[in-house]
Amino acid sequence: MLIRKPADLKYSEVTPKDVYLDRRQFLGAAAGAAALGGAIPAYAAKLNFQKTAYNAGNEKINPLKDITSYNNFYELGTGKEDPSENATKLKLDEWSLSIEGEVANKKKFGLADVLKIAPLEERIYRMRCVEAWSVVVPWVGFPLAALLQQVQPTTKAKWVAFESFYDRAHMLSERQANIPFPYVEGLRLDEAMHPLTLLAVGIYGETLPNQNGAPIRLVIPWKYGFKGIKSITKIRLVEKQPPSTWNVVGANEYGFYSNVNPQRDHPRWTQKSERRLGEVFRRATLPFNGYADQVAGMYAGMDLMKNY
Ligand SMILES: Nc1nc2c(c(=O)[nH]1)N[C@H]1C(S)=C(S)[C@@H](COP(=O)(O)O)O[C@H]1N2
Ligand SMILES: [Mo]
Repeated sequence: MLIRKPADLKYSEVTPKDVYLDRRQFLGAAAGAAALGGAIPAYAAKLNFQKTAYNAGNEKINPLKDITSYNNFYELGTGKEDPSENATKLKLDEWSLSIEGEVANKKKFGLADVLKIAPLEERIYRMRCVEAWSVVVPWVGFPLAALLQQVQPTTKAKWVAFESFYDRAHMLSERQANIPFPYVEGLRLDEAMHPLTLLAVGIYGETLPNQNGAPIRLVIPWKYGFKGIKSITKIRLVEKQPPSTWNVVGANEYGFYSNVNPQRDHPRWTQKSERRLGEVFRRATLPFNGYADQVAGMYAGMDLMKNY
């Protein structure tokens, strides 16, 4: 599943601007071609956002094609190309986002409000999947902290629980995907409030394609990608540590914290190195995915081999 066609490799040479122009042409050419179906985002709109200094150390940003055609989104299929092919199976007409639990101000947002929750900014982050592939993504979104400040967590709130939208009429069943649905995730409150923790509503300056977790998904760049729960419909502030889907599936393979840690191998493969989408040779995996300076302090005193 990590083998790529030679034709894909040349994308590593393309600059983001070239890719963006390619995509405009692609969308234009595709406008009349309904056959392309799922390859086109259900609602693509340009976003207004501020540029920021978050630039992944000037690493090359992956082209949109990598980011939108090699995905993990089990509700839309378990193969890497399934989520893009089945993107229209994510039907957002019934979607809403509610923030509830231990908060002073409960809130609920519809599709029309989701881009207005907080001012949008661009964040270029590395994302490291627990399966040992990685990608550099120009996200557009806002810090989760900006939303949490609006709802005002009570003193009882110690953890944040997230739940994905799940529509059994159109998406895979639990039996087909072999994991429980709805997909759930959790963070400790300080992790949720950390300035790097992002709620993303876009990529490359436009709204998120369905396969990437439209209309809003979590991005925690120092953790394995599965913590970045997609198509979030519920956020609940809670007193006790909430469940994490992959941790429930296999606790020895997928930890609750899942901070990127090259010292702790997955029981079935090494985590010391990774393959960047579009590249041939593996590169070293960095502690906390290269964000140790900003986040390691949150785990001071914790045994990271035990609390993986
Ligand atoms: N709801 C939901 N969220 C999910 C997943 C999923 O299967 N369902 N897969 C996770 C995994 S394993 C990864 S690596 C990232 C992939 O994000 P991307 O497809 O945008 O690269 O999404 C995460 N979020
Ligand atoms: Mo992943």
